[in-house]
Amino acid sequence: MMQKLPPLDYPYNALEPYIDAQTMEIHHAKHHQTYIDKLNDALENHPNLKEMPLEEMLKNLEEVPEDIRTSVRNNGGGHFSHSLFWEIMAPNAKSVSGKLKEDIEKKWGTVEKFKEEFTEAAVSRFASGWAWLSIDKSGELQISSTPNHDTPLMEEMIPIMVIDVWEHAYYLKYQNRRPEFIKNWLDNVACGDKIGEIYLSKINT
Ligand code: MN3
Repeated sequence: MMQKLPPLDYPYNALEPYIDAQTMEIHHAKHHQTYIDKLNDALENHPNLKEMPLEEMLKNLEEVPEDIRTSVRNNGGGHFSHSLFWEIMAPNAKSVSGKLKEDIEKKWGTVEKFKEEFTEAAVSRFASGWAWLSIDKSGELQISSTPNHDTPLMEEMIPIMVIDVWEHAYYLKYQNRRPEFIKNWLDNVACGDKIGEIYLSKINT
């Protein structure tokens, strides 16, 4: 099965003014597409792996042949992470509600406190990487950050929310102001309804 670029369910300019259309287009059509092309190249001569779902590969990297393991980790990780990133964004995004809000409040007290800790993880990730909200093995919500294209799947966690803090995600509009990008993203672009839906689907399986 060849991996394919997932279409966005909103146009490239839909997240203006928080993420500009040019950044969205380059990020989706160029960066993400390149990771997919390189992943498909790596899997080309491994027909048995091609049938394995991407998440399974990333959870079990030690089962991926050594000659393509780094490529799968980086390009497969990039494909997985970007796909989730596009999925959980929306114009006019509302804050979290329902079961996810309840569980965030159980863990962090308030949604504001959760956002502070998530922001800290995203701001302090050195160089290129991601900040995540995931469900850990015991079913608890966890904030974490990863370098490069590593994912919480490698730590046996199930990611439900992610922000890309590679410079290509924000540099055209925000230059070095990563904290401003993260604040705008959390307050206006990260879609509580979509993240909540993913959360419910993951805890009910
Ligand atoms: Mn990116």
